[in-house]
Order: sequence, then C-alpha cells, then structure tokens
Amino acid sequence: MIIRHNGLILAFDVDWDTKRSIVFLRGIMDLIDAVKVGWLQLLNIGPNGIKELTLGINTYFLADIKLGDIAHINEYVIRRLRDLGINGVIMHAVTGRENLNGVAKLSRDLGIDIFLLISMSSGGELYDLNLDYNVKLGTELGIAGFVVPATKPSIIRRVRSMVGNNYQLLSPGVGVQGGKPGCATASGADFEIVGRSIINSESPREVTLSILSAIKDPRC
Ligand code: 3DU
Repeated sequence: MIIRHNGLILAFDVDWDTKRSIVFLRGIMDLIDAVKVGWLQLLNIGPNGIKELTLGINTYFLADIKLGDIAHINEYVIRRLRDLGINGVIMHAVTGRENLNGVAKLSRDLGIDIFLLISMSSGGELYDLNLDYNVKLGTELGIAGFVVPATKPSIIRRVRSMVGNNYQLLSPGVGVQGGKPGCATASGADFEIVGRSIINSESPREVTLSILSAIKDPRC
C-alpha cells in the first residue's frame, strides 16, 4: 500500500543518469508519495541503476512495466524487481486469472503490491468493454489496487463504486494527456500520476505545488 500524504505520484519517465535523477527527485521528494519508474530506466540505467535510485531515495518505488506474461515469467520478474528495491508493480489485467493467480500470491508473500491496469488513458477499448470483469478479477486475486485513467472520470467513479475503500486507485493521464489536476481525485482516485507536466517544466517544484493545491481542493 502506498502511504498517502499528498495524493501525487511522479511518473519519472526520463533517460537521465542516476546522479541527475537523484538530484531532481531530492528537489521534490517532500511533495510526492511515490516514484513511478519503468522502461526508460530499465533501458537506460539498467537494473543496477534502478537499485542505485531505490537506495539513494527513501520513498515508495512503483515499477510500471505493465507486466503481462505467463505465470512463471511474471513471477521471475516480480522477484527480480523486489531485489532492486521496488515496492509495487503495475500488471496488465488482460492476461487473465491463470497468469495472475500465482503472481498475486507470490507478491503478497514478498510484500510487493500489485496494481492492475484495467483501463487506458487513451484507447484501450477492449479494456473498457470488459471493465467489470477485470475489476472483479482484481478483487478476487487480492491485489493492492487498480490503475484507472484520469482522462475517463466515469471509469474512476465506476471502479470506486465497485471496490469501496479497500483498494487504491492510481490515475495517470493528468496534464499533458488532458486530465485536469484534481479531477481524478474528485472522481475517487487516491493518487494522481503526473509525468511530463512536472519533468519538462522549467520550475518543477512550482508546477508540483500547483498540482497539489488542485488535489487538495479536488473538482472536475
Ligand atoms: O502523460 P504523463 O507524462 O503525465 O505520464 C503518464 C504516465 O502514466 C506514463 O508513465 C505512462 O506510461 C503511464 N500510463 C498512462 O499514461 C496511461 C495509462 O493508461 C497507463 C499508464
């Protein structure tokens, strides 16, 4: 579970080296609850670089690799990510129960949170056609929460009404993709995920503070 102080997760999609990444993160760490890393880091600084990041910055690290393979590969990846200091992993729901069952149990044993992707901020029509099925699947698997798009507030509301308060809802698509800061929170998300609006800004701290004030007084 991600501890909520601010309601904001940084989508840290950068190809910077670890030194530059750590300096940047230290500048805004008090304003964000978790750092989402993914393919950019894996392909640029590699697993050892990710380990350096998780050792260098004291926060929750979420790996967004949208994992979606057969069971034993999923389980291997989860174990390796745990060794790198990762706290939570985003997985595709679409691979179905058989491929998710074992990994959900393993993750609980390892203390890793699984967040299931059940709708995309752009496109994702196959997901949206099967929303109820995938939400129910996630609740039966005993995962930590779901990834729901800030660009589709009605989906956030629907998922929240289905799962109550026992699951964390993480919402990407805020800012550059069109989601208005605060709207996902107003619709039932626990965390808004923001990347480029912060990373590409001339003044990341000021932008982050203005997003936080929208989350504190959430509306669409
Ligand atoms: O658009 P931004 O730069 O704020 O980044 C959004 C992040 O959220 C990015 O890391 C992307 O991989 C992730 N994400 C989506 O944007 C949409 C989804 O449906 C799922 C994840």
